[in-house]
Amino acid sequence: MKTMLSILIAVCAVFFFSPAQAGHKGMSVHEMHAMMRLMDSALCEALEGANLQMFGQMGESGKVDKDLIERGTNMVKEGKTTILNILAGTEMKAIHKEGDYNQKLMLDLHALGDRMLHVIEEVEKLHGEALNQVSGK
Ligand SMILES: [Cu+2]
Repeated sequence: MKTMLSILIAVCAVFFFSPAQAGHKGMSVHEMHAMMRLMDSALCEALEGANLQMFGQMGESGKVDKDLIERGTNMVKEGKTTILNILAGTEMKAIHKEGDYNQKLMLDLHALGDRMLHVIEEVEKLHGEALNQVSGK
């Protein structure tokens, strides 16, 4: 009976003091996936913004050109800022300081984010070059 009681106490202790019950501070895989989803949406936003910019810069939509360029510029800026904040913002710095996360997933997340930023910059560059060719510069 004493052994049974000891086992019961041990099981309860494990249950009550498990990380989930004690408000685990580390980063879960689910949270990292959520960060990736945020980065995915930011990439889409920036690419769509770059398209609007280019469309407006073509100068074929009259008074709407200005709005296309303005909105496109804001979307590119916000998309980039969102990715940068996820990769190097206060929250990420705190997570790294705590050190309680999946190392491989974190490395992959940073590599993905860096590539996303690179894609956005390449698209902007290419659009700029295309625009120069169109305008004969
Ligand atoms: Cu990180």
